Amino acid sequence: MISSPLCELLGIKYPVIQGGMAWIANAHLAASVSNAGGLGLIAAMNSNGEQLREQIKKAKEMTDKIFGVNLMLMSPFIEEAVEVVCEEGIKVVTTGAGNPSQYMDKLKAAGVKVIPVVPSVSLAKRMESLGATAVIAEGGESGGHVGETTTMALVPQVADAVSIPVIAAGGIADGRGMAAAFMLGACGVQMGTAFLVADECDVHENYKNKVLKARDIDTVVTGKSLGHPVRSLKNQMTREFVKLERQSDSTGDQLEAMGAGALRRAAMEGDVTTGSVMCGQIAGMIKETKSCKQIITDICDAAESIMIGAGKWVK
Ligand code: TUI
Repeated sequence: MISSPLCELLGIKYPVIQGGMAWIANAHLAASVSNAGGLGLIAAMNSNGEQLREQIKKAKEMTDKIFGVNLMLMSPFIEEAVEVVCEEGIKVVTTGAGNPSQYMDKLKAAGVKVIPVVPSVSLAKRMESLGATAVIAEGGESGGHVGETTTMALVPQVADAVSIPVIAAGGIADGRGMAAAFMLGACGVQMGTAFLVADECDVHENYKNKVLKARDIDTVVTGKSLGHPVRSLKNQMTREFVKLERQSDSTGDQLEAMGAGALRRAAMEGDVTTGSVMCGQIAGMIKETKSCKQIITDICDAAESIMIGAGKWVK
């Protein structure tokens, strides 16, 4: 059986963390992943304190296992979200889309384990020095808000630079990816795209179908000119966004207006034409829906066989 220090650290059976996908990672998905033996996460995204508290209470009713909250640092309600996490006795948070330095002391004082998503070695080192429990080194293959460096290049460099556990993310959705993550120095994986099509994921059917039909070359990164590059599936929305980004006279406000609400439109309303269908480059490999339990056990079983068989490469 696949096991690693991350399992003891978090009190989970399998070293698998679910991505904190905005508008998608709700109490139902988080509780289902945690019940399946991984670490489920509720995405705080742009929720206010009371909306987040409601999701946390729901998840507590659906699982007696540990689950966490993903704090999206660009949220206008980030202060409230941090407060609610501490009040509700959440044991672990991941953070994304920014630097969580200013919230570390408060979270740690409340006994929360903080696991920041980092796109670079420098941020990983800074997070370690501020007392992060672990870091998630997320490569640019991921969906949503992305950094520049690939998983293959980022994970070993982060693993060399810090002494805390490193979790790999970006482009991982099967046993080969998980085995590779361990070889690169990670002690666990975070997966978003793989859980998008889980039976227990409440994202709109149209979104799931677009992911299931995606090919390897079907994602694109937009928003670099705004300072928050986002990877999503190519569609009418991304084509218009790219066109506008290329026009020298387009303003940041115009682009922001186009992006605002686009993820909600796709994930909740199923508008996969003018909405933003965020997902990672590994979408091309995802061809069937499964339960969270099946997703986790399939990847761990396959990684186990690959790692046991890896001696065949050594003479
Ligand atoms: O956060 C994510 N993925 C996300 S957040 C999100 S919501 C959103 N929607 C529209 C526009 C923008 C965001 C959708 N997907 N992944 C984790 C992640 N964090 N990837 C990259 C980073 C990151 C980037 C810069 C973390 C820290 C960072 O630090 C910059 C600094 O200030 O040092």
